[in-house]
Amino acid sequence: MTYGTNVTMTNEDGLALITVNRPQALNALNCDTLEELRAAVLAADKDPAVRVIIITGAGAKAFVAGADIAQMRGLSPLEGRDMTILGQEVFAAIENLAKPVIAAINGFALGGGCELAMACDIRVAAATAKFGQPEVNLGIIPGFGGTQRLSRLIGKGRAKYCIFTGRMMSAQEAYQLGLADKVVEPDELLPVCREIAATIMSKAPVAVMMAKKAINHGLDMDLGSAVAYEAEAYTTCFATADRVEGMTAFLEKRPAAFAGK
Ligand code: DAK
Repeated sequence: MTYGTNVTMTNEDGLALITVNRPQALNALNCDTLEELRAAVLAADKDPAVRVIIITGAGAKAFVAGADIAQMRGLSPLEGRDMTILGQEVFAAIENLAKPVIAAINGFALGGGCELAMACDIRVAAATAKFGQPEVNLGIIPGFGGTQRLSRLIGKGRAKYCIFTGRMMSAQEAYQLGLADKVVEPDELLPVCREIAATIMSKAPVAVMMAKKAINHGLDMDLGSAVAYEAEAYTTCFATADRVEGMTAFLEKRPAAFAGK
């Protein structure tokens, strides 16, 4: 399915594969692409047949090489603000989807592309991928949540090092920093992402959803409040039929058959 011209989505056995599809501009995010991406991820989240979402970039060169500089150059400050808010909304939507989102980083993940990857739950990178927040080269700062998400992911000092210098880093360095969660050979990228998705799909859906909520929301709270939030998320899982099935299956030494209820 196509969401306009810049984003496509295919559904395969519970998996929605969303592709940012502007390879001629290294999949740079203009406003139309951001709107299409939002429509695609919200549709996937709503679709009961979808359990896990993968986001990747078209072509062999780029995941997403950032916000579209050609479009940004002509914007007034207020239009720039609108674009930033649009990007922030779309990335917050991705972060807060009920379903897990895997970024399959097949090449350049720069600026808004790195920020898109950080809004996803799990980042798997091709060994040839490159990461960076090069906005200071353009006289701006990361505007799609990068100053905040990068600091939370890799720490304040390392985030400042990356953002102040605008340096590009290899997938291996991103992995060492905790920005990439796994690095694989380029031709293994989608197979490995599909494998991770299949593993997640074999688990209890409500438990996975509650774990995502507890981690995401808990990180914005003090530890006491976060642990209290965890207890409520845990209670929700405890009330599911899948919890009974999971524990019964363990005791009966058989695989659990989860129904998502
Ligand atoms: N935007 C638009 N077009 C881009 C692009 C981008 N980010 N990145 C690449 N392209 C285009 C190139 O212009 C070129 O187009 P043609 O000349 O063929 O028409 C085509 O893609 C291929 O790129 P190159 O010829 O440059 O390819 P190379 O292999 O030589 O270099 C590269 C690849 C990734 C190193 C290089 O393209 C590059 O440095 N790209 C820019 C990367 C970058 O700076 N990304 C960060 C963008 S800034 C905010 C809103 C948002 C944000 C901040 C504030 N407000 C509105 C306040 C976020 C900002 C960013 O993401």
